[in-house]
Amino acid sequence: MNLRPILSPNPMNKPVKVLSIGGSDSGGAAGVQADLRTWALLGAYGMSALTAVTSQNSLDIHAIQFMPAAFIRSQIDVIFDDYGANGVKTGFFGRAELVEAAAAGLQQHQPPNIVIDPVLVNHKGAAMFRGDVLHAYKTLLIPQATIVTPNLNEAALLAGLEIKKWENVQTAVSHIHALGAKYVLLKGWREGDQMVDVLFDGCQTERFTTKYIKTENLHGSGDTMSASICAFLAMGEEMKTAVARAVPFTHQAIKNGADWQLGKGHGPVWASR
Ligand code: PXL
Repeated sequence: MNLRPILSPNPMNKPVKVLSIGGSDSGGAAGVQADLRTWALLGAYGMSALTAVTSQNSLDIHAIQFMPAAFIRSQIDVIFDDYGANGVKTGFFGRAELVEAAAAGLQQHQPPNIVIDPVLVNHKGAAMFRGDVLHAYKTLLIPQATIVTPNLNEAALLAGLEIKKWENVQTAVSHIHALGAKYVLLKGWREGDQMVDVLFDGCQTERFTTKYIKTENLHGSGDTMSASICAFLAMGEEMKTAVARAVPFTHQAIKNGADWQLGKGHGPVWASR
């Protein structure tokens, strides 16, 4: 295996710096654990501002301890006051005041690449947020996004419509784009044995197609996709190239873990190079 960082445009071959604002998954599959694993693999220097600590395994989330909003803001501020970041990814918040704290931090520090993974529905289709969170996402976070990366269920919630046909996909991405994100990536539209991830820039729709993999082991797939996009953008890639690299990277991660039985429930994806 080639262990060199994939790409590093920084002087003196220093790694790019990326920050994950999201939750800890004690089971190690998703959240900040997946982001840091992805970034280490891609040769980026990963940092984290924890929004919550979840007590979960492959079967269920048992308990969540939310961080105080001011403490999230403190983690963000100290990182920017010292390291700075070439890219930021946001993940799980669960509470509106935590979205507000992160949005205010991003507004102040203005990092160059902001990837918003709107963690609203998990890989099993279960809701992961309280009602007022959706409003905070739409008004405070998505308007700052370089790219927002909803799955099908999250896109339906953000756009306020059902997504059953291809026309609905197109309407949904334009509704979400209108919230203020530069790009929208709607993940996981299925066409027969193909999975299509749809990138929309406000004008054009670009389709990224991979073969559908039949597996229950998808925990962390969304994090892996958005974290890899964040790293590629932070390294200086154009959006289309970043997505064109992140899609097969995530596909391979799903393939790697597809037959694993680490726990009794939904297993993780496993990124590799
Ligand atoms: O994969 C979305 C996600 C993000 N962050 C945390 C999670 C999950 C899904 O379970 O637990 C902390």
